[in-house]
Amino acid sequence: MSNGTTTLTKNQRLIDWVNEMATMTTPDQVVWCDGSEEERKRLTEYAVSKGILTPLNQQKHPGCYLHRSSSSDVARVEHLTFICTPTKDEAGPTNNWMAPDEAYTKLRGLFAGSMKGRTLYVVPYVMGPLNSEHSKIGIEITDSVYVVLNMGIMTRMGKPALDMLADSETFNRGLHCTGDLNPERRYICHFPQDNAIWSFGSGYGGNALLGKKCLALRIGSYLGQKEGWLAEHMLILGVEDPSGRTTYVAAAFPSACGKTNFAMMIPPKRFDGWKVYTVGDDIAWLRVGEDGRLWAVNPENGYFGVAPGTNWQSNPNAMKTLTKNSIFTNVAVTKDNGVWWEGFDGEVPDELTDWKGNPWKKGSTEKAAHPNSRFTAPASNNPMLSSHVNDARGVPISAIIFGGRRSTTIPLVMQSFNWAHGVYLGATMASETTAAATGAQGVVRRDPMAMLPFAGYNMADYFSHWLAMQKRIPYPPKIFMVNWFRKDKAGKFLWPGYGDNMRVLKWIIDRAHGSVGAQESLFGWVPKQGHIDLSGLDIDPAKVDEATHINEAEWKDELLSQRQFFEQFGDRMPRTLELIRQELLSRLPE
Ligand code: SAT
Ligand code: MN
Repeated sequence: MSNGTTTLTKNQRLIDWVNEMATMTTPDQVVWCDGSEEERKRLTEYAVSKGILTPLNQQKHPGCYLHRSSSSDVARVEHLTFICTPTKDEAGPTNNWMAPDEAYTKLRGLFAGSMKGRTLYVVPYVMGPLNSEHSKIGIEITDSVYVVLNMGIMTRMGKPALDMLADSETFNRGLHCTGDLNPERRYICHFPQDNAIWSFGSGYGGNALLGKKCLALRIGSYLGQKEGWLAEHMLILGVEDPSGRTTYVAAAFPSACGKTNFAMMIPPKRFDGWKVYTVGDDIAWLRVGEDGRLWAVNPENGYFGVAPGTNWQSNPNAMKTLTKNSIFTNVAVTKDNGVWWEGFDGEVPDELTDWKGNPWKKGSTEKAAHPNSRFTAPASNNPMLSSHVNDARGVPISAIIFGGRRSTTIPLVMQSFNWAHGVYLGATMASETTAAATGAQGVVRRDPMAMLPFAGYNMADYFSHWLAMQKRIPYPPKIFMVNWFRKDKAGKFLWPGYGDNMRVLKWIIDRAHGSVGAQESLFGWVPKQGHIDLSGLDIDPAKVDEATHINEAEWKDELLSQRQFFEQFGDRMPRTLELIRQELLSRLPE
């Protein structure tokens, strides 16, 4: 084994840790990644030579490659994801827990000798703008060149991270090994107190790109509670109005519920002169600024977006973003070596190669692309990328939106009465499950703040932290709840969604600036008739009424089921939220 000496850093604690991990995993060689273009080319060629990546049609998709994962490794595995805190209570009832000693022992057994015959890559990265106080440094050790190339897109990776780290010992220690991809030997373990992540047996994004869900959300949320900030599963966007004023909004939706589409939205024709800029499409780190407002950075540097359903109609900016230098995972391939997925533009081709590499014919009952197939694309490709993504202090947030995928009950939009009620709206969010995680799909489950799979500590303490943030934010953003997914009795969506969500967003922004009225409903402030601009939209106003309607019987069930959710947290559950629930329940007729 080469000893992995490097001229990239003199940080002895980092070098010692890498050596310790190499001694355990016994790779053939250790390679420190510098993040250079030359390195990207070299590793890409290597991945192609090993069949890990396949070049796509370089005329149509310059610099783009296809990766096919193992068919049993296509999504996050929540049942194999663990929060390893000294006590089970610290992880809480919604997380899987393993004692740190037990987890380290179990995983050491798996990692021992696991990189024999392979290369150990040392991947230094920064989550957040370089040299920002918001940012965190991680080092991911991995034996997967696919992971290295994805981390190169998703984070600020390589030498700049080591330069920023200098000789500090404060960095996240991430260890990842692909293993044999046997789901029986797959563990994604987080050690918040050690600022460490050990992930074994999966190459899939959320399980293997340790900067993303593992550091930016699970460890991040733990650090946020300790340090007085918030790590959230939120997109960040800026809306510029015709006067040139830009308003920033952060919005939490569960995985595969349209965060990327919302973050890259193109306003409809009626909104001439309005522009939507993307700051981030998945994660927001929020801190109170010196001016008393809440400021957000996107810790990521790229998009790991859901491919199916993305097309020139639903998300033209995403289509432009993924035209070059992107990695496609588990999509289908056309005869001329282009990409394809369900919901792609144009006619369905007669023949394709499906995501498993098998021939596929039009009319097949099997999906050609995996429902959770993904593109990894550099943020710099996005034509509507905010010019503030690299600002060390971030952008000031005027509104926070919580949204789920609910075919009933939840109205199109509602504003909270105040901060605590807003926290309640986030804490009681529910959504139908999607293909982003393994398991049954379309089942309604509580997914508070879209963080159920990503909170790195007891969710009840997380709610308390949210409530406590009110005192720290002199000028807090307003809080809203939305639901683009409500259906009529025939099962058809009541609201067109996509770019037309701008109509709802406009009301939200106007509310945030106090420039439009609202009506008090039983459960929150809602737009008055005519406040949501429907001009140029071919929709029956009765449908909009139905989308915004509050059905008292449905709400009774909703409030009762929220109680069950709260109860599992026992005494740790902040009383404020249960009191709000009871107060809302009392508004309903007996
Ligand atoms: O966790 S991933 O980043 O792979 C995708 C998601 O579920 O949000
Ligand atoms: Mn996500």
